[in-house]
Amino acid sequence: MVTAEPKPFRLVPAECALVVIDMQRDFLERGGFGESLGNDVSQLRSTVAPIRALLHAWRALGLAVVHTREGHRPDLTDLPPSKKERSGRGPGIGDAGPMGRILVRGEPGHAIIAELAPLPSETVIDKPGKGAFWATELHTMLQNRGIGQLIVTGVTTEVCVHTTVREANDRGYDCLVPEDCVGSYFPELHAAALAMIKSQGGIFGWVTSSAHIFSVLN
Ligand code: TIU
Repeated sequence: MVTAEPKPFRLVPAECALVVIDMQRDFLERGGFGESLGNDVSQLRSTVAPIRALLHAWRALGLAVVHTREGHRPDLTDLPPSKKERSGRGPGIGDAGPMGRILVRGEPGHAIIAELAPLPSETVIDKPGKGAFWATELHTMLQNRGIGQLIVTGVTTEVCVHTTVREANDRGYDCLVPEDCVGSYFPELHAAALAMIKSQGGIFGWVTSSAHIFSVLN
């Protein structure tokens, strides 16, 4: 049992995937999508070390790992005009930036940061939206592997992490969110998003810390 709120979480490692959401240069480094929205991207850096530690532990145990990347096709045919319109004060999605075209697949800024680079054996899901399930094969891939639990990490807490937890919840997955492994540009929204997950008896899932997960793995 992992110490968690609102109650302990019964971790079944063989049936649990570690999901790392959108730890991309476009969100964590200067000149990418996060900054184009007007955000201080340095806010997210604190998540890197705990996610890295969890990732290494998960790999050492040979357990399932899924990485996601938010981004669009180079021709932007999968980009809703409504999202494009709200994607930048100045350059937005598809426009040129210091790390290549913003939030476009294959560009340097779209890549996962070097510290958390996926191994060739790990699943990488390219998603055009906020949630990792929408317009992707994630649910099918998890079902085929007998996965029913998710440890959800990454950025940002109230946007892509939360959308993914909600989508997973409706598809029957139990979601555990380690609070030090998720980050936001807005501390107040981060806190509210975590509070929402564990409210009402765990309406969307469980909230814990990476230390509590490590104490069970060890
Ligand atoms: N803007 C913001 O906080 N997040 C996103 O747009 N995408 C993700 O959270 N990955």
